[in-house]
Amino acid sequence: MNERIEKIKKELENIKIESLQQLEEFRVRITGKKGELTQLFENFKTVIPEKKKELGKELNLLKNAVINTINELREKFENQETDRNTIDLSLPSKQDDIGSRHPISIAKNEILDIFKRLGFTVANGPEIENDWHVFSALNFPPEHPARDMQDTFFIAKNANNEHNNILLRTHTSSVQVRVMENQKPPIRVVCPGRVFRNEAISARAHCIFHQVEGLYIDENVSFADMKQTLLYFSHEMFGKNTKIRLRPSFFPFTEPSAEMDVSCTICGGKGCNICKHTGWLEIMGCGMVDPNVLESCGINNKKYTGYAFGMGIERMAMLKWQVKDLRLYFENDIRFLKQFESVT
Ligand code: 2NM
Repeated sequence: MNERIEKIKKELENIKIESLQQLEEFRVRITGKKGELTQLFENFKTVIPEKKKELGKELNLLKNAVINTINELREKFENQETDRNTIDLSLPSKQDDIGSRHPISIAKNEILDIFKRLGFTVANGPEIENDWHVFSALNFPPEHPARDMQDTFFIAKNANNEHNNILLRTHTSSVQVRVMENQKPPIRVVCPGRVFRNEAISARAHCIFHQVEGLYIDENVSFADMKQTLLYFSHEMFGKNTKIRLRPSFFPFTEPSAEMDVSCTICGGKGCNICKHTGWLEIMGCGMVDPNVLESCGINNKKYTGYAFGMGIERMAMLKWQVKDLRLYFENDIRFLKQFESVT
């Protein structure tokens, strides 16, 4: 056995290998399944106990030396192979992955485009707001639960440890209040943006989400005008066969108020898991702007009426592309985002 160990040691000391191929031959001959070193380890099992310790140590040292030599040589040859002499410098560079639009942006643009075709303009406003634009001007009574710390993120507290009236907007209606304060009717605006609610995060709720709200104010604007506009929107967004229905609801800023459903985008109304076998999906809230809101914003509520509506973009995108969990929108996992590469 000692002779065979010595032979491998000698060979290692005077190693003459000039290519990856020769290196591979060497590796197989020494450490392969039937390799010289592998066989020495096999034979080691039959060595008498007194000699085991010394011989075992020697074998392990040899094995490590062989592996180190092989790795060093492999690295050397591989570097040589990618040496600039072997690279074709005239080849075009590898194309980097280019980014794609986020599904929330795709859905937002699609929604805005539909309303732009109807003559609406886009208005933006601050995410950090005050009590007036988010609540008071919108006819929220002083003790309304939405004004609670549990629902709204307040920015700061005063010396008496009461929160001041600076807060993160909970809806983009605040932008519409600013538009009404600054423009004379007729007003036709859609307001997209991030909104913030103090909620526990789950598959269906997130403390940050995106909304588009719309507002139309002029003389003689009616509930029927709203219904026809929202029907047009639904056809453009979900297809010409989409039906809508309005159910009575309540919001502080509209009277009367309604929730709008569209016929299920998956089963077309027959009933399936997505629509919980009702055939309908709720997609937005809407209603006639409360005369109190018009008055708060300096608009003559004897002369003008208006309708307003609001929808969540995450929900619209979920229905359009069957996204099952809201959290996917915020994680930015490339495997999720890449699926929208082909969507404009
Ligand atoms: C909704 C539902 C119903 C709404 C009302 C207003 C404003 F500013 F005119 F009063 N903006 N948006 C509105 C109405 C929003 O979202 C679910």
